[in-house]
Amino acid sequence: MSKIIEIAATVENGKVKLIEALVQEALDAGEDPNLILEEGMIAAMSVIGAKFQRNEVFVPEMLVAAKTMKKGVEVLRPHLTNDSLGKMGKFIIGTVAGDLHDIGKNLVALMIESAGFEVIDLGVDVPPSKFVDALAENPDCKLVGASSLLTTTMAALKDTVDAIHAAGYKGKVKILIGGAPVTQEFADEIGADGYTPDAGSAATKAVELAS
Ligand code: B1M
Repeated sequence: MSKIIEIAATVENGKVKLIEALVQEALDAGEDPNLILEEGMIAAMSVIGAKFQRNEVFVPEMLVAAKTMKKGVEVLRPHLTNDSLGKMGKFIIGTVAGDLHDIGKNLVALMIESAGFEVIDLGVDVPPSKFVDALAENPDCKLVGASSLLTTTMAALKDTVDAIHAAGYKGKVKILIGGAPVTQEFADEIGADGYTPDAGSAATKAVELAS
């Protein structure tokens, strides 16, 4: 079995204790860190999501798969980032109110950090007021990212954009949104400045919005 297939199976089956050594072995064997991430771990989370939808796995299995992926990403982290930290400015990011999903948001944060931004991560279940407070505390920050994984929390993306605009940052701070149910159309509808479907393109878009 290839190392990447083994990593996907390990995430899918939530074998938390095995993942770190396995990712390290794959790196030592010369596997591309981006392939380990995309074809190993992200692919495994999609399989888990599909199984959840078919009632073949439940929340505990999703949780343990998420925990396994997080541990694996920590081993990959130094291989995905570079040392130009902060030269592009600050980037405030969070998962919106009511939403606890953070794997995608963390990957976006990691890629944006590797593009040279200093990332201020507000975590999950972040109310609009907390995004606004973070901007007030970081007046030099010109970019905010908000993530939503549930159709039910997409409205919180709109509330976040509205609150940032109402606080006087419209045109001064750019807002990037994303997450599985989000689309470019939705971003346009709520007045966000950018949308991207994945972490890699989020980093490219952040650089574009910052220039
Ligand atoms: Co949840 N969950 N979950 N879950 N979960 C989904 C999202 C779901 C699609 C599963 C399914 O039914 N197939 C479904 C949502 C359905 C819907 O709304 N349409 C769902 C549900 C229903 C729920 C609960 C309601 C289940 C319940 O309790 N009955 C509940 C809600 C809790 C809450 O948030 N209030 C819930 C709970 C959980 C866990 C806590 C168990 C766990 C999360 C653990 C964690 O994150 N720490 C979990 C998980 C793991 C998933 C799935 C299986 C995997 C999510 C994931 O990490 N994907 C997910 C199914 C799926 O996605 N296929 C599912 C991998 C990750 C790399 O991808 O997050 O999409 P993603 O991020 C991508 C892009 O979207 C994009 O880039 C990322 C990297 O490429 N992106 C951005 C993300 N944010 C961005 C921001 C940007 C730009 C791009 O700019 C700022």
